[in-house]
Amino acid sequence: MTTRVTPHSCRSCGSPSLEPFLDLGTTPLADRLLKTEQLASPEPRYPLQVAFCRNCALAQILETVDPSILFCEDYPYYSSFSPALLSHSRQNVEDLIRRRSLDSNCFALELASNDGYLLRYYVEAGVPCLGIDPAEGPAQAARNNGVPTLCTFFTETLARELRDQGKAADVIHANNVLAHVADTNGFVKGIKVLLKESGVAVLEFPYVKDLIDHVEFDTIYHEHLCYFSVTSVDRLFRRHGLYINDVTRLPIHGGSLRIYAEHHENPGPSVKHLLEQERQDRVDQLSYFSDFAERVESLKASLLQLLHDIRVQGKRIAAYGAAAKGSTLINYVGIGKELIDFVVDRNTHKHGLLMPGQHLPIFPTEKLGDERPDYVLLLAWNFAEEIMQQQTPYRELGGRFIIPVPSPVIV
Ligand code: DWN
Repeated sequence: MTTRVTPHSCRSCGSPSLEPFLDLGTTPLADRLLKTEQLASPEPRYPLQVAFCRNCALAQILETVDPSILFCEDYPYYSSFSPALLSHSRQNVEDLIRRRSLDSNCFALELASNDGYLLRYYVEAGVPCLGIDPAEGPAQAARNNGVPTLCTFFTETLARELRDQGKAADVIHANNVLAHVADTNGFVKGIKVLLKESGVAVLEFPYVKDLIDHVEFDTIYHEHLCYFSVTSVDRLFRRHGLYINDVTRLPIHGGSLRIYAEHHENPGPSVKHLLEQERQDRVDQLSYFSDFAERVESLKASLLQLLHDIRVQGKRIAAYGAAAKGSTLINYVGIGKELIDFVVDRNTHKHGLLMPGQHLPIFPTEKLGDERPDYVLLLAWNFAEEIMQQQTPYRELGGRFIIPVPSPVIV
């Protein structure tokens, strides 16, 4: 079931001034990996159009797929399969424990806590914590790792219930979830309700400026409803009495923002600098987005040409990373079994399944050594350094990686 955002209503400010700037067609759900027996029934596909709000500068998709379909019990994404992400999360937690002098008298909360990949470091430090995540698989994995976790969606109502139970938080983490929630305003209101007066909310999400500047169109899929700039997230938060007082640009996931929001306005130099840079680069204007579709088409054509040229030479190509972004890439570009023999991934929950749309089979990464394809299309390009380091043996035997964005390159 999907509910279309009424043709003219922004997810953040409700404005009627939404201007579409990219149409990726109707696509299957990026994280809905298939079992073989599911091939017999039709694969649900939904429109994937991105629009810009002239009023609050938020980029967003127009379709809202029911979250219970997107984040169902067999949701396959487990954060802990990425050592780089674990290291990134540990640094984040250790920095906050130090900056905020967090101890056993404090309380840390994470919204969309997945498999406990971040809260595990609070547990190690003896800081009481609680995770909230609607996906049963990752939530159970978190509990198995000693991280208390509620398996449910975070809402303003739940926030009030938790606050009434004395669970107001000194720090609230929310990584790669703000862009995912259908009730964007309700989610932020919930943070406002549950954050202690002296607390800080720390959120990470992909940065729309990196997405546009580096043609990262494959990070657009139905789980990602919003694509934030500092300008648009600042307007969303201050509407609910929360203020972004610090912001850091991060390289993770192709370029992200980490914002620090508090109840009282006291913006630091990092916030003022990025807001001014966005104003100068016109990130708060439709014109900044207007040639993006053309650039995506150009990337699509050059990637297809490269893959075809390789196949015409009789060479074999596999793919690495059964990532959600990989689904958008292979389905929008049209990369099927005629080009790619198989996909490998470290996430054991994905083995034996098929990629959405193109139905490419997913195997353990050892298959690269067994089959030794000539090339590997890196669908999880955001982890390129880590993955190519890990695959040194394959590369030493002459294997080559193809990195698809910002423009296809063989390394
Ligand atoms: O917002 C989201 C982002 C943060 O994560 C979620 N909606 C879903 C997910 O998107 P994604 O699947 O595109 O994210 P990743 O983390 O880029 O996916 C990487 C894939 O690659 C995973 O399936 C794990 C796999 N992997 C691997 O096989 N070997 C990852 C690493 C680092 C590796 O060494």
